[in-house]
Amino acid sequence: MLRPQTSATRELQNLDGLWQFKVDFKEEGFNAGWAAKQLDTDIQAAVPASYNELFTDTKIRDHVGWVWYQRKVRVPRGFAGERTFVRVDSATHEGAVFVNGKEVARHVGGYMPFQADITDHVTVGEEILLTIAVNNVLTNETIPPGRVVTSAAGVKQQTYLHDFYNYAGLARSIWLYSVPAAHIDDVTVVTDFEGNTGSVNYKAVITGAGSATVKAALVDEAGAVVATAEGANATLTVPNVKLWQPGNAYLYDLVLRVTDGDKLVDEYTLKVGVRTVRVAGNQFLINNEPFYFTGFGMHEDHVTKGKGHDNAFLVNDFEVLKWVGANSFRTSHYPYAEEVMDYADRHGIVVIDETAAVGLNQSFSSMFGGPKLPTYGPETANEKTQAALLQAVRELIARDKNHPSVVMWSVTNESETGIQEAVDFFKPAIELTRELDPTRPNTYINVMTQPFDKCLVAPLVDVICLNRYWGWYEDHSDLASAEVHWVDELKGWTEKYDVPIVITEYGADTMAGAHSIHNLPWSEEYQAAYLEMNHRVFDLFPGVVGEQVWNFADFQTKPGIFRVLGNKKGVFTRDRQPKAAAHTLRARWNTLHNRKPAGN
Ligand code: BDP
Repeated sequence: MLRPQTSATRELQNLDGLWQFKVDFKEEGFNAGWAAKQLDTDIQAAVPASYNELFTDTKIRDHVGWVWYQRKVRVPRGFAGERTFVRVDSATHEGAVFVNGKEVARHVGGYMPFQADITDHVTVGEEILLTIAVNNVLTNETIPPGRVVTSAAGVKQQTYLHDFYNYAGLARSIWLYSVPAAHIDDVTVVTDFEGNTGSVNYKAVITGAGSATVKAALVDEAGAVVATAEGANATLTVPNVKLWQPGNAYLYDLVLRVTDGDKLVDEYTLKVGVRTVRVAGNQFLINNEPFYFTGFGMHEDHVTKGKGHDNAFLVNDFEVLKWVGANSFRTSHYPYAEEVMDYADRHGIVVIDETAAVGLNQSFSSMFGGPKLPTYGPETANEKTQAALLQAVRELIARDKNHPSVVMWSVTNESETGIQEAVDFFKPAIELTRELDPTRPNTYINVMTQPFDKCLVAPLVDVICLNRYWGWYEDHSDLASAEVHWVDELKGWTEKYDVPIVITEYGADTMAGAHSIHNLPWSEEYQAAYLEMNHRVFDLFPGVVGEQVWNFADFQTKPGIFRVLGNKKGVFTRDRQPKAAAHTLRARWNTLHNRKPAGN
């Protein structure tokens, strides 16, 4: 799905700001036709932002079900004669869009954009009443899954098996845009290079333009056209190509123009980085050079805004990544805002791009006294859940396939993978990533309880990612034993599998400001010592090609006896100030990168 933009033929209007807001406590909004008239409310919600922590009312924070957003929008006169679309960058987890009371779009899946052609419902120059209803409910058939229960006190509650808090609402931008009736609907770019010569193959899908011609120009950062081609599917040859490299990004503009005789029908510009990604034995190659991932599993998470996208936070997060010497991150545990992906492209940060399939592991329930259900079964992950996962994979690749920063697709985080049902459940999704994108390796993120002699999904993927907490959840406060166990375990994995292994989580909860001369857990000293122990282990194994600490920053979680107002495994506090461990990482990652080939 192409992102909307302004061009010679396209207009774009951003609809962020304050929207009228009403929580549907009595589940009446649909039947009472709330979308057809002005919402009866005296509160407003900021868009983009999760709504949960904008207000002081705990009932709003904990609400389970629909909330309603509404505003008036004047359709610009410049849209005359064109198709008008409304686009929602995300509605967590289900969104319904209404124009003047008429439902025009519905979408399930909280971290993906969706849109509707509303041309037939609007008149240019006139105002419309735009309403978006958003539902935060997670069931066993959504990705991520969850379950709504009624508490002993009779209150409806949302339960789920992932750690991060279930922030909801309109956390990303809303747009109104126009495109010509005949337009470029999609573009897929695949890049390669040989010596100094780059190639950019593009495939454009054009809607409604029978006799039109497609012309492509590749423009360098100085504004010079370096290659041209004709046709909806063609390859541009780039002499003296400047590669997109980790830490040293170079982006070309691919300008596509559809013409009919002398008439410009449509124009669209896509940023393109020329680079290759490949797995060879136990190495992960970017531009044919071994790449070592340093960085973090992250979260879209900030005070007040929750998962709300904010460009100031974006810039600062990337500044902090650079400061600490990180060259990569994983979009744990859901796809991030498209602005984040663009910024990663621009700044040469490498991304492992993950679906929202987290919490498909019922042992996380029974561990804390919850019901003991099988992970896969009619009442838990069933065919509908699997269909939702396949949809999540399709949408993720459709959205992010052209980002040079994305080097790998992660299908799931910490699912139960040691039983045949897991193979049946995940194999189609893993194969789907290869079918939709043969140019990038795939992976899944393995949980500690499903080691090399148990996990059945590991043989299916190109790269194995491990989340390990030796010295935290296991061998707690005993780093010496943790080190022995960790070395043993990695021996097992590397002897069994000749594929690259990335450690995608290792971390220790740490209260900023807590200190201990004895390196006791929760102190800043323990976190630093814990990381150093892990690094000694990683350095023994050439097949370990990356380390991403859990987590970049402290973040909000569902309440739990292991959580002190959230997860404190951040190397940075929630407001992005360094704990002692940040300096440990900074020292290591800077020397590590100096030792490795350029860009590593
Ligand atoms: C892993 C999860 C992650 C948690 C983390 C933790 O992948 O989402 O936040 O552990 O416990 O199980 O801190």
